[in-house]
Amino acid sequence: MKSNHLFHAFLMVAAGCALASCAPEKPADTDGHTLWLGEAAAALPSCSQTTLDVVNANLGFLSEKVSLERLASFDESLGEEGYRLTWDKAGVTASANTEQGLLYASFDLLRRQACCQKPVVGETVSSVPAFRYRLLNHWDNPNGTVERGFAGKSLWKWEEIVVDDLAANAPIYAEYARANASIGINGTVLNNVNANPCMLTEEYLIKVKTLADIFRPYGLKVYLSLNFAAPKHLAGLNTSDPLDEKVVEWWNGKVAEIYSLIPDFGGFLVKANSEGQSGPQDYGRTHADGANMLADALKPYGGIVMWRAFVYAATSPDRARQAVEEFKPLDGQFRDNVIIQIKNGPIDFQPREPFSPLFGQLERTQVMAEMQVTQEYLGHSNHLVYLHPMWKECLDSDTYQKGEGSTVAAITEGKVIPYRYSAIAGVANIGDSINWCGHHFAQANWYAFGRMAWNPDLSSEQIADEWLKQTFATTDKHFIQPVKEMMLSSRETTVHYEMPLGLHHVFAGAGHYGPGPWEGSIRPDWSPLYYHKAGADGVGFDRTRNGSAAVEQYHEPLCSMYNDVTTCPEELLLWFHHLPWDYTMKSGRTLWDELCLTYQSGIDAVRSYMEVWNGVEPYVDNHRFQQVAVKLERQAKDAIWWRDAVMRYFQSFSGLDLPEGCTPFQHDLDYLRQFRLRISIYETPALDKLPEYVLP
Ligand code: GCV
Repeated sequence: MKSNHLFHAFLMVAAGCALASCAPEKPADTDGHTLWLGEAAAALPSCSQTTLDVVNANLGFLSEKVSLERLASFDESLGEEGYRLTWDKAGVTASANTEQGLLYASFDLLRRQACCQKPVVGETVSSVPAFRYRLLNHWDNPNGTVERGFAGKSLWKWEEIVVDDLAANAPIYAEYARANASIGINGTVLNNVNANPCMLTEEYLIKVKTLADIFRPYGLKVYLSLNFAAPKHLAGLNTSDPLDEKVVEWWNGKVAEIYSLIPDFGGFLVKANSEGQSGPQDYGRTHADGANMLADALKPYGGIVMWRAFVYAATSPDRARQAVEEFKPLDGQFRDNVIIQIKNGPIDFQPREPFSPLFGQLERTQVMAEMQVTQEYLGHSNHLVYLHPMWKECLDSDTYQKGEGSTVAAITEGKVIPYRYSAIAGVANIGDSINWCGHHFAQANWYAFGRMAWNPDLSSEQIADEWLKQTFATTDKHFIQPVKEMMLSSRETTVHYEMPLGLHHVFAGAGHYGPGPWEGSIRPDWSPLYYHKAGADGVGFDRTRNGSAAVEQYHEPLCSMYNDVTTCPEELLLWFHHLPWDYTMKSGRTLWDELCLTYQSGIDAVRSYMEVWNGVEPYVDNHRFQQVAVKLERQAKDAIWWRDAVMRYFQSFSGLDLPEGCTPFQHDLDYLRQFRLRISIYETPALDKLPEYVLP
């Protein structure tokens, strides 16, 4: 059986590496379950295997001869997880300090083979991860729902996680771990940050241990989100005050229990005093008091606390300012095994935000970035959006905290202020859907997050290139080039058709899919009206020194640059400025015209993606081709829907018409307002439940 797989894999690679110029043979249908690993995904060792077994299974798929070398004396330059590859006439030698290093080396070799990278005899390559903790955050609930999950139900079937030989009975868990290992992810937070206290009960901890045992050979550690009020919920205490002795004792006992089951447990992720979650402020204590209590309990075992900075009160005139206001006064008060986990932008995973100013404001506190892999605000699993350019934009942003070069990447890697721990997190887009992520191209975002966490210097292009070659088992430039270009432009396209020029949070309802610029909400800061502030006088949120003064949370030269309307980058214009409809843009057009035409460019771009995809049909199996084609058509319709809704609504203030170059509105405001998209935070809308649009 195994040799069959091997032979097949070899043929696939050989076929893929031949530079086809004539029409390719139509690939066989696939459901996409094997991800970027292709046939090598079949190499799952059965349960209770070691890391070396996984490595050897990988080597079985390589056509070159590989020698493994576990270094006798610790090589500091490679650390715990790095590796070195050296090619000579006999083959390649993979060297590392640890088995985990060899694991990553073996996946590197698989990647090179699938991408047809020719080894050079005499060449040596070393690779070391930039971040020590590279984590997925699952927002999965014990009842099987996934908050902002658009790929089916949770992967974790808690009711089934009881048997010892689970890996054999449910290989999906090992497949998941293997996929993560292949891209260097070394930790997973299993449950939602809106945490159900039951996750800390003995019943669930035993299940968590079962998963941890399956994941271990793949170098993947488990972490849990916790509910800060757990002592009240689970132990019947009358408080969860972090300075209360009984509460401290309860957490110490709970942590000891966890480590007795899972000796390499990673630690806790905490959402406290945010969106209704309990936290130390319920007892008049600070975030530092809460985080430190947990950090002290974890410290003897080497665990960490990731304490989220996503906090905002309903009453604030500007939600974008709040994380800095809450956390800056606490700088220096956190234990050294606490990391403040900060979303890339100051609001909430919008298609474009400036970087969160908190990254540059803490001098004596470790910080990490939280990116969203799941497409909560970018078309769920209906839209093709490659997210790496968005994350890289944040990581490459210069905060100027210690002068030029203090990028978000450099800060979180610990290069600006030396940290003990460096980390990065991505909110997972994985569910029990057969292709894991709902949209075949959403797999690229899982892949890209892992590759970026290992090496934030990799370009979006390189990652897309690797992913395409592996996932579609071809290196044919007639496929790779156009599809890669489509991927690379897709994030900017989405910004254009959803919220261009710095607009943000213009979503209908709590489902965060379609447009609803007219909507109010029970909380002002959950309503589009709060964010776009459109009126007869213009549009945009004034965050200048004359407005909410959020610009002042950025170091110079950014503060002045954002503050001045003539130097503020136009892609962030309405994030920082409220401007009249006839404001003159750099192009010489009015703001109104520029908005309309930018929306139009988004519409046109998705329309062109449909053509790109049709053009590569011979290179893609029918199954994946059709599924992507259907979704691209919906994406193109959604792009027009966004433009119609937002610009029709703005038109009620501006009184202006669409300029030349725009396709006409298809629906009026009455229809669009009546169309109600009632979806919950757990679902993506069915394609046929969305408004009717005719493609131009
Ligand atoms: C897990 C946003 C999302 C919520 C999410 C929250 C968070 O508000 O809409 O679903 O809750 O962010 O990151 O905590």
